[in-house]
Amino acid sequence: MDIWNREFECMPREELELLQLEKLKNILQRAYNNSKLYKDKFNQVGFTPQDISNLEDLNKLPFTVKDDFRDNYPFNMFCVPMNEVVRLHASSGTTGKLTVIGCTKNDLQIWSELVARMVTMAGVKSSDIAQVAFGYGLFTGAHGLHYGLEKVGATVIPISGGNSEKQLMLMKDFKTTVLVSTPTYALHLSEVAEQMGIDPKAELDLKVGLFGGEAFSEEYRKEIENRWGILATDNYGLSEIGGPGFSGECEHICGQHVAEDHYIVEIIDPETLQPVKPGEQGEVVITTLTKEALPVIRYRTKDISSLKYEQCACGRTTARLSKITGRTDDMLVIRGVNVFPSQIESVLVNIEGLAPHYQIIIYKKGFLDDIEIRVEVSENIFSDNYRQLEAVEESLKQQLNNTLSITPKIKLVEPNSIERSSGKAKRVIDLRK
Ligand code: DLL
Repeated sequence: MDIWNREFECMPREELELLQLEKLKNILQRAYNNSKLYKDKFNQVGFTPQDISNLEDLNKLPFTVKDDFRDNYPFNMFCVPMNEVVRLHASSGTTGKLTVIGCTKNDLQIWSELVARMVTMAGVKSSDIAQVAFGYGLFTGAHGLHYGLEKVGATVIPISGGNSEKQLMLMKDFKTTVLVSTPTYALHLSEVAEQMGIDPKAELDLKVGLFGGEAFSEEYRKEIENRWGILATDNYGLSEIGGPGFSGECEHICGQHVAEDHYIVEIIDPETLQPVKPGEQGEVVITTLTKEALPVIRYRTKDISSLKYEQCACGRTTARLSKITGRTDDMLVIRGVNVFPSQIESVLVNIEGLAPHYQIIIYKKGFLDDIEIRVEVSENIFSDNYRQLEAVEESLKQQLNNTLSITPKIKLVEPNSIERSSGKAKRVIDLRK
């Protein structure tokens, strides 16, 4: 299969590490000079960018965490003046505040380059027709894939998420060969195809699925592959470090190749914060090497994975990231949307008539993840009329939709019906496992 940028994707490791060191020195200097956050962080540990003499020295630097984005909302982490920022994206933060990222023109060019590598790895070519069924908007998924696919010359259908029957109609009429979506949406679409009497293998031209935005198991992958008759690749990334393009799978499906000429990836023990032994699982920590608008140093992703460095059969020399097996925090990823229980809590405690006792139930509806929120109503509302209950429910629904972009099922329950805990409350019940 083709390799989009052989020079960097197949660079001998020694050379690659020298390149990383040179870029690391530059980015640390830039972060130090242009960001109060980083200047303070570095000063606190008595570090100056000149102190870097090898890649291991990165270990001396403090981490960046999601709260740093919240504390510097919206633009205080940017390292360039706003007139150089040409695009903003965002994802959920730990509270109602969004995690905002900005891109310069140059950042956008590099982003497309990295996604072009990623889609080429999966076998996408200029002759392909790609249907982007990620939601267009602040989410990095759709725009990231869109421009990377265009860069390789593929024909892009920017249909966005949802509207499943139309998705299938276009797939058939436009002879779509590549589906870009979350894995759960891909399976859901296959169910809708079945209901519409479409046999994907016989009647559609799909050959590759570029999936990402949420975790999915090997069994889930096999199910998608069987239903559609395609190669289903897993692609990881997160808004804070620039979205998709960080890593993706080649046709050998043996870990995701990391774009190491633009990122340094470390795996740490989330307890001791020290690097784990090679090949061991731990928390993924990422440093961006070339981001202009928003360099991020040692970002703790909270995602759990491991790395391997042996050369892949495809010829690429870059480190490979194993499937993400979980997270160290309570962030939920529902249909690709990041949701923190704390966000739900902060919405419902502000609604009159609701008591702060609730449970979040995650379950599967067909192949899609769904979420139900059970929340107690207060005594005075409970004994009151039905219309008032309905108004409370509607208000909760709307506010959750405004802050989280999700529309959960709501179940108002009577006072004292949710089990009280003497220790940590078990607020999230995940029935998917
Ligand atoms: O999900 C970026 C992305 C879009 C990646 C499209 C790939 C394709 P966020 O919305 O900031 O960014 O969510 C990032 O989602 O920390 C993981 O917990 C989870 N995640 C994303 N991709 C994967 C994946 C985008 N392939 C958060 N496997 C991350 C497992 C994933 N988890």
